Amino acid sequence: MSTTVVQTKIYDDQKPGTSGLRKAVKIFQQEHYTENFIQAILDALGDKLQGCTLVVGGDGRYYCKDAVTKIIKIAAANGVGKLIIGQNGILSTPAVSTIIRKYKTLGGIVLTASHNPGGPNADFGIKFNCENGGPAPDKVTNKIYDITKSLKIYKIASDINVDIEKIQSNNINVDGRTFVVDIIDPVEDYVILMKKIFDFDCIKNLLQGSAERPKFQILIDSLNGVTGPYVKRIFGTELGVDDANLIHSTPLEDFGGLHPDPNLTYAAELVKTVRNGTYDMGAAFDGDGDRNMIIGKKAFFVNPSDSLAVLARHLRIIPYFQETGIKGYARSMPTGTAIDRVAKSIGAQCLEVPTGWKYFGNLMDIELLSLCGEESFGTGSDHIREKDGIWACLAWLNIIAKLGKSIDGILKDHWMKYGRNFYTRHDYENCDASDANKVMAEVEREIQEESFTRTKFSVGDKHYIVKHADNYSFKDPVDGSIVTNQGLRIFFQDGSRIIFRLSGTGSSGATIRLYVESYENDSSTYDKDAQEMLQPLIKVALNLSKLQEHTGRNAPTVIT
Ligand code: VG1
Ligand code: CO
Repeated sequence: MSTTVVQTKIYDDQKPGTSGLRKAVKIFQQEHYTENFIQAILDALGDKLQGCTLVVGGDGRYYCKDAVTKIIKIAAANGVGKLIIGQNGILSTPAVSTIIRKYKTLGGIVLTASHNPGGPNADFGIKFNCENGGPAPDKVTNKIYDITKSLKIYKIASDINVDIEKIQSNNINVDGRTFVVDIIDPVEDYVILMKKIFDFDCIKNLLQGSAERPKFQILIDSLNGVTGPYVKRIFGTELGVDDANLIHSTPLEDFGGLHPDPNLTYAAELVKTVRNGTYDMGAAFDGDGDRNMIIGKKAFFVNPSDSLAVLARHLRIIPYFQETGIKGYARSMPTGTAIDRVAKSIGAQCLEVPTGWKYFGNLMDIELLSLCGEESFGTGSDHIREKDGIWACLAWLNIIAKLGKSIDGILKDHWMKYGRNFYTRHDYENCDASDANKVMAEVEREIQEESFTRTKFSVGDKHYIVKHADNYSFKDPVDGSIVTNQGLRIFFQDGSRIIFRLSGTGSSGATIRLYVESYENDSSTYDKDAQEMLQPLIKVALNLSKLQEHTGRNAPTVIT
């Protein structure tokens, strides 16, 4: 095989967002577009590129296979030594992280637009993960972006054809060098890791039931995303759950038309079925398998921020943490602060980072944290450097099995001990970008007024006095890097918060996220609906930002 050098043209829109480069498939299909970005990733590896090993895989969505083929050819031409690729190009995001760490590769390329819909008229994405297994930090993604802006050529070995359906090792001669492509079982390494972390026997007993105790019934919805094969192997083969309880578990290029986002809106079928009371637990995962939603009997919703707090409290039940101890916790800034209360009560540290998993990695690498999460249905630990949907589901099951309580029972106990943080996120998706900027500018202008602190907002008989407000920025304690503009925050004297942020994962227009949180320790409120409890604060946020006026929207598109 020989390599050729292709003169390319520059695209100036390849700036990675919160989690890689995400765009419509049609954009990636433009001439040289995908090739350019792959070449830029490889160029950014600098001296380490020659002879290195990289992992490649994705969530199976439309265009994944085309992208894998291109990566093989471009990696070969650029002197990469070896690629480890999931069979059929399938690897969940947590599996990529697992494999990078296990085989100590230089990094990996993840092909996914996560929870965005898939298909020829939907979205695709490419993300680079570094040698710690985590998403590339800003300094790396900025470097990749800089390279794309002046890229003149890419190198490609166009004649290479590897059968990615067949598990085998391929040795290919490229310009006199050996280039290796290993096609591997996408599930194996991940399953081995999960079995090391959790008490599978205990979970199996729970799920199988016994003479004294009926089966704990679960229903798992993979939303036709990448987790299907992982779920079948772990919950089916290893834990003996009936196939009928594992739904939508074949990865499809268009997710069968589903929106693979595990929340009450998009996992509607799961919620509807679990609501009938037959199941003790329901779980859903997103397209690339890093997000999770957990619901209890009759579809009792576990808010992700509460889920994180409950896991934090009971973490020592899980064998892995008995071994490693609890090093600390972390959450993204907009994530509900229920976990902070747990941390305080056990004398552990709870750190705060900007939105996006890339900010947790450095903290894990210096052993500052064991468990972390985001309000956006992301939960994970230092077993890898990505959030991990199946891990979260197994963690819940391990805890349920040991405590012998129902999901709503565990939550209610939690609130009795710590009080309840009511939490919601309202998304205004696909707004006109300039309208969204007006909303942010409006809030920024308000909060920067000197008189803003101590301003009193009243809605009915509820009164909120501003304690302080800012535009969130973060300094990484490890490398000292600073990121600014990470969300506009308003804190009130009673501990409530309102946060405005613009999404960094959309593929068109702008999405405004409004995060609202309040705290109650009056147990008569604990069963109330979060939307009802937070209504006055939401009104404050809408008035202050003039959101409806600027965007013409009178309701959010998604509420979680
Ligand atoms: C969203 C979430 C964020 C998450 C990111 C990637 O980002 O809010 O918490 O880390 O998606 O998740 P944004 O910028 O749109 O708010 V995934 O599962 O889409 O890789
Ligand atoms: Co995801």
